[in-house]
Amino acid sequence: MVTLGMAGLLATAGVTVLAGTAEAASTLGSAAAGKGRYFGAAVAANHLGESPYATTLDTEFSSVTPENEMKWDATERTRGSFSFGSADQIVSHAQSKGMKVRGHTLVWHSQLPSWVGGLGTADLRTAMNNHITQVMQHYKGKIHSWDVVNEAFQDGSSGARRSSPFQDKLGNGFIEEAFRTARAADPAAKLCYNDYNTDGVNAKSNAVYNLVKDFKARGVPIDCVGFQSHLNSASPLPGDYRANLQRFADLGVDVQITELDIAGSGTAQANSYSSVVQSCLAVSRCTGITVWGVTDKYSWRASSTPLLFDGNYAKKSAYTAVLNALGGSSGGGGGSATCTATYSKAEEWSDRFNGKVTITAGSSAISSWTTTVTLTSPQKVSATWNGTPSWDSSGNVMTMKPNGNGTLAAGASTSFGFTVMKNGNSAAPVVGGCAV
Ligand code: G2I
Repeated sequence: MVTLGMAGLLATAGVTVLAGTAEAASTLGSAAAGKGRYFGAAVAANHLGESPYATTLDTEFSSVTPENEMKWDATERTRGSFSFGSADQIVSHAQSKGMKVRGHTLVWHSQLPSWVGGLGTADLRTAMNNHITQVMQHYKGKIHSWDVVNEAFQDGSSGARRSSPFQDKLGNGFIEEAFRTARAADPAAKLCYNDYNTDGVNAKSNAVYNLVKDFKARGVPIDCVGFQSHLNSASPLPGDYRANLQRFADLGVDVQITELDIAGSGTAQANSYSSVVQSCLAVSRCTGITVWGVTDKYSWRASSTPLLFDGNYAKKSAYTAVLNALGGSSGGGGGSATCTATYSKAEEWSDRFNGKVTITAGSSAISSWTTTVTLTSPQKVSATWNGTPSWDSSGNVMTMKPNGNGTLAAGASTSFGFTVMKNGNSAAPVVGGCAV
């Protein structure tokens, strides 16, 4: 550790506030609520009896999406015979814990019982409308948003519709018909179109965009678009993720991140999660985020470890990144003592730059503080001053605490600094929330 004067740092500081917090909320749901949003998880009814599964869900999340239990093959396996047992179990669990519920999904080509595909056109139309009506009326008043139609477009550059019994027999109009039927069945539920590989601007998202634009122009009911956001190395987080959410929001619909999971581990995964959350927070009509599962253990792609809790329900660095991006802090807790952490860049040289983080107490005095600084590999910190650092196993996340006495009067500030060796990457570090 070296000690330097702060004057030089202040002289060149182009101040950028990267992160901060007023209320150090300590769970995903409460931190998201502080930003006016929900934070949900996909849930499977058959895991609710597993104590750490239910505890993690109940503690951290404020919305649930049944992962499979509301799909057509679960709710109407035989024509006209509806079964809601497993989905009801999830809905009652959520309601007893004060969590909201997303409905997933009414009209989809997959997990569709074979009898549907065997119907003639007129019969199929009746069956589709009856399915939407029965399922939505069963859950009337209990679902904040429904995925009315899921994945109706093809991947790739065509922007064409995907073949399905609905598309092939009812034609392009099936989506409009489904939304009109859904509005009549539960007028209070938000009606969403939901898809994957639509997370950046591309041919598929353009096709969805044009659909929504047309619906808005003609008064066809639609309230929201779901961006599944199943990300991995083949489908990484697009650079225009935020801009894509914003262009849909500008059409006059809410946007929701509905099935988020990001293959990977460590800092790369944490940083992608953080960017997704920051993107949602930057779009005022982005009303909530759902991750596609509670624990890596039960993920639909478990070997990619794409979620926020590992197979033993331990919080991953991705969890901390999300919580921090939401303005929360795992070190936070009760009381009115709060602090904020803001980052600014100071001197920069070709091989390195100095960063400064200012810690400011809220309206009460604080006796200590903690924040995190996340680097982008292969950056390394070569020196720090005015703080006591510790490092996670990846070497990319620095947790900083005060040197000695961390007391700050209400509204008072202190700062610490560090030198980042770029090793070819000049990205600004991400500063997490401030915990008291
Ligand atoms: O594929 C990931 C998601 C893409 N968007 C729509 C989502 O509804 C979809 O979710 C996944 C579930 O996570 C899986 O759990 O949808 C899959 C089916 O399309 C689900 O997998 C199914 C298996 O295929 C079945 O064999 C199994 O019985 O899960 C069922 C219940 O465990």
